[in-house]
Amino acid sequence: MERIDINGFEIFPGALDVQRQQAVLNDLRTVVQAAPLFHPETPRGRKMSVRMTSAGRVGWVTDRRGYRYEPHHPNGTPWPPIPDSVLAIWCDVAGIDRLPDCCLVNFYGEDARMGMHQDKDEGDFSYPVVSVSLGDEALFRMGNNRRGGKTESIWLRSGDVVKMGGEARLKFHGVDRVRFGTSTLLPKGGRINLTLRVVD
Ligand SMILES: O=C(O)CCC(=O)C(=O)O
Ligand SMILES: [Mn+2]
Repeated sequence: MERIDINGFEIFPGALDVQRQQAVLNDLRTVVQAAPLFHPETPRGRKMSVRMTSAGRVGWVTDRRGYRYEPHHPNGTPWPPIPDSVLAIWCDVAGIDRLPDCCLVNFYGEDARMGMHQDKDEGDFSYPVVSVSLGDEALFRMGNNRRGGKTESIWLRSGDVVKMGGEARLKFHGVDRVRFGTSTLLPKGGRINLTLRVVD
């Protein structure tokens, strides 16, 4: 597997072939049926531009009460299990024998983006976060342990996987924009990003 290291962000271009991308997408349809995508609100009351849901023992949520992991979808039902096709990706790249507790699912429609942030709601930062890109291309920006400073960007394509561990685990990152309609994986366009996380 090809691997590019950008300041500790490990990028595996084309880690998933089209068949595996399709298999994951099919499994995500089941996830989204059980746990519908919702439009989260930041603690300061701003709607995020992505729609989101989770699979796993816990899911990541945000609303006026803050950023956190919860055992239930906002509608009160438990999150569905993380599909085996997704766990297999973690096993391929994480390099540890612990499975993730949460698979956060982000859907980027036209004009969706994600501001620079750290993933820091988990209990143990020695575990990596593994990110999977499906569908349209996205400009992924990678920064530093503190906000600001020099950043580097890379276009993530369908089937690319990024491991954020070690020195990159707490680095700021975000998605500046999505090139809508650049992939045929999702029939109506858009991008799905999965992040696999050990929570506690
Ligand atoms: O969409 C991406 O590539 C990154 C998503 C992300 O950083 C997150 O969900 O915390
Ligand atoms: Mn993140």
